Amino acid sequence: MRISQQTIQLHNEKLFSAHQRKFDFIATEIPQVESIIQKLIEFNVAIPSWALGTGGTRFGRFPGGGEPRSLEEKIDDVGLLHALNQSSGAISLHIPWDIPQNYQSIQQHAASLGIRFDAVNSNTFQDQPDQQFSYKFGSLQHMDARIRKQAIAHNKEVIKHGIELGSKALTVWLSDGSSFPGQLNFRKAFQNTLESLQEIYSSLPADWKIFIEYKAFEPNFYAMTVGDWGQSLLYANKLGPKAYTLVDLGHHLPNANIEQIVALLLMEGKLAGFHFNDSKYGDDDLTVGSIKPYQLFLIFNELVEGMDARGLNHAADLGWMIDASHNVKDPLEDLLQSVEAIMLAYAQALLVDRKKLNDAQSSNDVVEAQELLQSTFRSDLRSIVAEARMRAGGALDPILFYREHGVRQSLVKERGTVFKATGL
Ligand code: PSV
Ligand code: MN
Repeated sequence: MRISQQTIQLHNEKLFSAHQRKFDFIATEIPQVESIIQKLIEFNVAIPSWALGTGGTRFGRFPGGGEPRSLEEKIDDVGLLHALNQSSGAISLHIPWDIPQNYQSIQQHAASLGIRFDAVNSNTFQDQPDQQFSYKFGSLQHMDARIRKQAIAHNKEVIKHGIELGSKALTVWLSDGSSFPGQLNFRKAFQNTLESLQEIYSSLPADWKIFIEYKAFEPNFYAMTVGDWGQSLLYANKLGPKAYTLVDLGHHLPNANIEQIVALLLMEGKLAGFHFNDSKYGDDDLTVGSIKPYQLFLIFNELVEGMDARGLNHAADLGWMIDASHNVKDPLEDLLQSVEAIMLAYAQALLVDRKKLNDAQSSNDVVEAQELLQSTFRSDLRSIVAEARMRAGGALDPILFYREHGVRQSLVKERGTVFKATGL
């Protein structure tokens, strides 16, 4: 199904006067409101192709129906999100879960919905049916050169798919590591991984980047070979200027100061971008902003400050993506919530009075610094985000629209209840 501009307009007309009241109230207090709205309109977050179906845990899965049955239908779903919020104009593919059969028609299909192809992701954390060697004991780190070769070839293959689709980056997340002390020689594992990455790096087109994603634990439970931002940054620095560190919010040990990590990676010019999600315990892959919205704001606060310090374009110079799993929610509703949380945190970060914060920091006025950040975080900017969305052609209230128009019910009618989308 497709959502027409006309139905969105009707929806907006119905909500307009209530929206206008809220917007006018907050807008009079914010002199730079127009520049914030402009930045919000430009900002887009890519949707991962594997988050459009119902996720699960190792105990079970409870699908809700209407899941996309093909890559085309995954793109359709992102098209629905984008029509509603005008901020989800990109999809990130995972290979081999989503191998395009016909590049040209897939590209045309995506373009007709205003969708472009974001970073492509390789997968050497699962064995595929037609694969010669197993990744049970790692891929790029493996002690057996034949297995490393197979994993390198897969990454090169992923780059080829990405080139055909117009992607500009390869994201490498490795499950490599060890589950028991003594299982692995750390130095050898690092060296093998580095050499493998170097070979992949040499296949990158001139205008491509490689993103090295780290993760503290899981599926290996003793040591991960790319386990934290320090290790990722080591690889990225050794690889060269096209290599960057990718931050997935759920990939840290509890209480890690992610905003500090982000600030330093940005300072070094090595921050690739994000996999946004939220968590309470580990890699929970929950809706962005659902557990720790203040942390999300603090991260965006560092991002805006750090990007401006380097003269970066907020919308284009870093990779923005969601990486989540929806076990008990409708995946599309969940993704709408996630994008909204990101836009809100971004809007709030744009509102921080940098000059005053800088002065408070310079004079060690700890109380004033906290007041500045928290009063900004506590300002209700939802109507500004909604205004930006409406001006871009989206719905004032995407979830209300989704429910009132029975989008999921239509998808179930179209696609049935039993299909399981590819992905985790
Ligand atoms: C691993 O937990 C991860 O965050 C990586 O980004 C993978 O590509 C993705 O999740 C797989 O679901
Ligand atoms: Mn991730």
